[in-house]
Amino acid sequence: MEQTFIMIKPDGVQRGLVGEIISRFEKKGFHLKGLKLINVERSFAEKHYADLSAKPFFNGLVEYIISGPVVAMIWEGKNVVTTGRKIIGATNPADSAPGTIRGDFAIDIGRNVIHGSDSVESARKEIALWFPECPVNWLSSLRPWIYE
Ligand code: RTP
Repeated sequence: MEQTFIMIKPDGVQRGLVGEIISRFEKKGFHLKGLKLINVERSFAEKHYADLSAKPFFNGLVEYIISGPVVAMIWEGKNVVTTGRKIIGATNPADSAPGTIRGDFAIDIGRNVIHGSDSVESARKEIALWFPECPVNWLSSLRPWIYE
């Protein structure tokens, strides 16, 4: 089953949005496979965002990610990478539809509350980076009520 990496950024944690965000993924029917609240080192944030290292906003982005604890999660389910990005909304909250997390809870692109993997391949890499330990393996008893 497909998995994605979701991170609630420091603004989302500070603003008390953790429960709301988890609730949206749970209510959709996705299955929580990994969860931790952590402070990340600068070098770790730079590694996570290595693809963006040439961008003018890179330093500000790294400062933002290391400014407080983040919630790192693995979510599992059919098409969870694409659907997770839809639940999150467009990168710039000015373009995120109402009903999405960024559309409902963010204004500035540099404080957009949440990250979600943009492809199955990125998800695999990000899960390996953020969860080097094996996440707990369990099956939701709801599975037959979510999938036919
Ligand atoms: P994310 O990786 O956080 O899920 O975001 P994304 O794929 O939707 O967007 P991406 O282009 O990968 O950008 C990563 C994060 O960088 C910050 N950003 N700031 N100031 C700016 O112009 C700017 N552009 C991007 C955002 O926090 C974005 O989520």
